[in-house]
Amino acid sequence: MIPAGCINRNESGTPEGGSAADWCDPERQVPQKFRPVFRLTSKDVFASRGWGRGSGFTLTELLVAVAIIGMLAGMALGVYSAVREQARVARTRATVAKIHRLLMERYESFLTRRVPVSAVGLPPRVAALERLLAIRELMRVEMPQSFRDMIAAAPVHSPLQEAYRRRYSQMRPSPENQSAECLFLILTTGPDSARDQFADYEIGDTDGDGWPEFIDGWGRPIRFLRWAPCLIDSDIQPRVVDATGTFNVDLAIEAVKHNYDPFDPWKVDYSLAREGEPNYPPRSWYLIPIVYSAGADGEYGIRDIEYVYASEGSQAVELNWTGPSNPFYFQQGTSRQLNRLGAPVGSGWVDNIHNHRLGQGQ
Ligand SMILES: [Ca+2]
Ligand SMILES: [Ca+2]
Repeated sequence: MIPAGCINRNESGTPEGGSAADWCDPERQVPQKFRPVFRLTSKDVFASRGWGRGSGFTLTELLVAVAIIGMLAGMALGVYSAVREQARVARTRATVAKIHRLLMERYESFLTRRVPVSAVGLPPRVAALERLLAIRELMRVEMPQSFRDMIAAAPVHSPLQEAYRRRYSQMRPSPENQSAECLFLILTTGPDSARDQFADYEIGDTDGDGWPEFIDGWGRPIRFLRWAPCLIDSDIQPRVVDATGTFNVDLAIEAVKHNYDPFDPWKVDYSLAREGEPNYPPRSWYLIPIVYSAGADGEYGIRDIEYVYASEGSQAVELNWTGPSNPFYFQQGTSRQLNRLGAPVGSGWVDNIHNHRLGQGQ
């Protein structure tokens, strides 16, 4: 029987019509014109390479081939992983640099901020101290590093703080990621909002409390400290602690002498005192806000608000101090306690990406 689609053939097998290419394949019953002219089978390949029946791959050859393929795949994966990590570092550094630029504009604006402090009848240095304390309080509420700062009493009416407070009363944040959420709030609230300078991928809400954070290349919150007097790792701020985080009074005295706080031109909050002497600890060296990513290891490794909250609870000194803000110490009763914010915790800070060392590989 002639299959459908085939051309009729006579008894000798030659076609009665059409060309030879139209001949029907008697085995497959498929018109020849629909089949490729050349058919290369695995049998042909093995035959051409001398790998006929009985001369296939040896086990050794197969193992070598598998090993080479595995090695190449491993190398490709390694290269891909390294490139992806470099991209994360570059992206994080760019975001931190942008935040640094915007934050420093805010920070330095306080150098010329006016506060209505009554100096009538006060000696000049006393009036200068009043002004310094008022400026620090204003910085505290307008550049909060914790929710407690955000709702603290302001020395003057601050529309910016009012906006923060409204947000706080509308939606209470979770205690996690305080400084990261404060940082986002500082740069995106009010008429000077810089929200449009950040891409969506630079913003997240990792704890899902409705308070966004800037996030790094690994998707973790970028944290912030307005004042970190014991910062270990800085190219733009004096360092007064050693690599283990131990406060070094000689370093602090040198820092006060050679890099004094520009917010205090009258040097009314000035001390070179050593332990046991009045006015210990020495102060006030120049402080610059720190903006930091945990880096690839995911460990922040720094004594910050989150660390204090986790290790000491909400009654920690940094979180419950109600007196005038002093970046360098907190006063408990009649004694002064050194403000340790910025001191390293473990070794997790080593790979951090932060604004105090943006110019070097990290
Ligand atoms: Ca959040
Ligand atoms: Ca780290």
